[in-house]
Amino acid sequence: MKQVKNVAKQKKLKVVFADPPFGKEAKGEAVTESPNLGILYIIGFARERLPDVQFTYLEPFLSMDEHLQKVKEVKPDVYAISFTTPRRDLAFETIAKVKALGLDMLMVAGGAHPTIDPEDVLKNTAIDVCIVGEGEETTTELIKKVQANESITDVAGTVNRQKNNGLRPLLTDIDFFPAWDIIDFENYDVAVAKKKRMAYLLPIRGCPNYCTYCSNPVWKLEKPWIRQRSPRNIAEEIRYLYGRGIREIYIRSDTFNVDIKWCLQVCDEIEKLGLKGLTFQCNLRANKLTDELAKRLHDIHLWLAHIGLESANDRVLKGIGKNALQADNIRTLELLKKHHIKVYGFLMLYNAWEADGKLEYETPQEVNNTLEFAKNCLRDNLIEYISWSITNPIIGSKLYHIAKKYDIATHNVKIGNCMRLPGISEQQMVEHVKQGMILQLLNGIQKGMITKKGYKRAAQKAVKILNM
Ligand code: B12
Ligand code: SF4
Repeated sequence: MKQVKNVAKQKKLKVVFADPPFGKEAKGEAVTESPNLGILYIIGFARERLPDVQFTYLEPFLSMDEHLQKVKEVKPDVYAISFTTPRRDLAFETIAKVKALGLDMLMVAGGAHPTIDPEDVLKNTAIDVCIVGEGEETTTELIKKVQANESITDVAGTVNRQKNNGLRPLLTDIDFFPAWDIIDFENYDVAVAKKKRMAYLLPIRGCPNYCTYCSNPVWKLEKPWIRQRSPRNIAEEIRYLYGRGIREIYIRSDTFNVDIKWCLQVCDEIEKLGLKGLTFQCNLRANKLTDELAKRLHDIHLWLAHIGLESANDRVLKGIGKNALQADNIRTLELLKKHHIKVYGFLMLYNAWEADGKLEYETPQEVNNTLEFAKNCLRDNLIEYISWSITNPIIGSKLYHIAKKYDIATHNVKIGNCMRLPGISEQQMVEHVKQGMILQLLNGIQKGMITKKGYKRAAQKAVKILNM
């Protein structure tokens, strides 16, 4: 195992946490909507236990040069980078460039991709240690050991070139905040928001479901799959964010309405705060919404609910393990309309699954149904915004294994990465993607979702799609 330099003589151990540098051109994309909550949670947790450590966060909007410059300036003892699977290549390039600076430091990786595929990271980069799953306790222990100049080979929850140390049990108390104080909210911007200053909030860790296409490796490795914070602690964080000028909060946990009783308590605590001019968005599941909860959500000024509707076909919804059928989707959309809450609907094309030992997938006729459903919902104001994606089997999902088994794994075509489904031509998929994207773009423009700056990009995208 790499020998960590003797830091005992130094005044403060220096730890740099990093997002891959996406650069300013990534403004307006998901990566710069919010700082990395995983990193902020770790810093929030670790600094209380490690007062002699200096933490720095290299944020996603930095350019590669700025990122490298900062690392050179700080000269950290530990450099810890976080990344998801779709950002693997940029992360690997960043790690190589940071390594080439020739500094004497421990290099650590965490987040979704190092969790699901630590071997890939250790084999193909200069990373010394991967942190698997929830990072707060593991990172704190690792830093303590570096500080004490002790061996880090056996830390639970890590994988290194010598050893896989297995998982560390999940935290039982998640009532604490991310290190918001190190963030300037002006640097982040969300495409759809009523208020300029907006922040994400995570009242729940994990999700009780296991949809076939979903890659949620960090929270599916261990039980319980779902943990909730106390309504009072959530309200305290909201009060703090309001004090920082935040006027819109997106409750970003995978599903807010997982436990109706608890959700109503959260609404009560939010209402007690009496904060003027604060609005909310959240993620909801279609199978769990009650009339009472929809009303309470409206009372706390929740104006937008994001819902993964995925498909308009029960055969598909059952196949992908959504635990919600088309009737649930429609009932939920109607309930939300009744209570004046708008909906951002997410849809997937050409999903696939396995049933009775056979490969099944969404047929072109079924994709037509989904498109028709979306059009009607937009017309009837049941959905305000839509987003489409063509199903891509991502590592960490059940679909990834199904795609491998049936040899339909990802291939890159002009519409992006997708599966090779028997009997469905690429052109057929392209036609459906065109229809879906045009609907999405026109609706986005009509609803003012595409900002002045974004028009050029939207127009380029539309031309590209039409020319396919
Ligand atoms: C909020 C969110 C975002 C936010 C904020 C990012 C963030 N990481 O917080 C935004 C909008 C910016 C975002 C963007 C993207 N996201 Co996102 N996001 C989420 C979401 C819904 C919640 C994250 C969360 O709960 N954070 C709370 C903390 C506590 O959890 P955590 O982030 O996983 O961090 C813990 C551990 O992973 C670990 N850890 C994390 N980073 C590090 C780093 C180090 C060094 C260490 C030691 C440990 C460590 O410790 C943390 C604390 O316990 C998750 C779904 C989910 N439920 O996890 C998807 C999810 C993580 N996102 C995903 C994806 C794909 C993306 C994008 C690529 C989307 C896109 N098309 O651009 C980008 C990439 C962003 C990037 N920086 O690379 C996927 C990743 C799948 C995969 N296999 O890689 C997920 C799992 C959603 C899904 N089911 O598909 N995302
Ligand atoms: S898609 Fe949503 S509901 Fe399904 S497993 Fe993933 S996070 Fe949970």
